Amino acid sequence: MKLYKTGKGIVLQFKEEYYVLQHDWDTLINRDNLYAYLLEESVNGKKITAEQATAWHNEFLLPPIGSQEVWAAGVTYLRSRDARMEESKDTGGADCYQRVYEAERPELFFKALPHRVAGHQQTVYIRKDSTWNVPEPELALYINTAGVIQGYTIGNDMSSRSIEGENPLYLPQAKVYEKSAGLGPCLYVTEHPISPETGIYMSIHRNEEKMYEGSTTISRMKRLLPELVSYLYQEMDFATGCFLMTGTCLVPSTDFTLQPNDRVTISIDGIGTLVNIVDVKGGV
Ligand code: DO4
Ligand code: MG
Repeated sequence: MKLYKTGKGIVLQFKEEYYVLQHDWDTLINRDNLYAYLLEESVNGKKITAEQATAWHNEFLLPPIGSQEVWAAGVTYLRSRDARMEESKDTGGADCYQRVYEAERPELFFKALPHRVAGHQQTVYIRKDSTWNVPEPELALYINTAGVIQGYTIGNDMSSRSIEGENPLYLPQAKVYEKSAGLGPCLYVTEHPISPETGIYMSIHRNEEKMYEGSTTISRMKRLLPELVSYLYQEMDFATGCFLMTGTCLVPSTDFTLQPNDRVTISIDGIGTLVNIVDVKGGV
């Protein structure tokens, strides 16, 4: 089932039915056994029509986040390791990506606070001091306070490859800036863990011309999702849970960089589609 956070309230979609839930977002998603709770809510909840749900979705949709921090894992796919080694080969940083890909400890980095997160159909930024920019389509987890994966959403880990490639110590600047994270369109809550065969798809359009298209499945990830969660939660508490992007496997060729007005479309089986429009802070 899917939870949409909207400016009018929370919409629960279960099969083809829609319900409005009168809850605080953070309290709702952080409760134990969210799937079972939502099943009950779908019996007792106030039904709305598909037309009304679509209208709210089109006009009032928000990213599916409350007060949570957003974290990200890196170099979890071979393709990501290869791309980082390529971009840093002239500056001497390549070796650290090889080592982290093979190490027991994963790469985890802080990505965003909620106010820097863009939702579906919202704008993400590229940095003005960066010459090489890409979106990174990633399965994102919502993990509750107890460390349980409660749901999934789509993440866009916007990244500067020129800054990251110059020096690995510049990673926070390559990754963390205004509107550098996309999340949405919903929180997908499942009874069982998401299937490894789940597909991730990304396309990038410029003036309706397709500039990039690619797809993969999460089975290609080198790490297990609970492994990433256990490292993240080892020495940190999250009062309302947190979001964790799990790394990218889709990287456009080295001659591609994003431009303002590009449209990034990321879909993940079962979850839906997240569209972000690219801009720069303060406009062009
Ligand atoms: O090591 C740099 C970042 C890696 C990353 O964001 C990814 O693999 O998705
Ligand atoms: Mg990433």
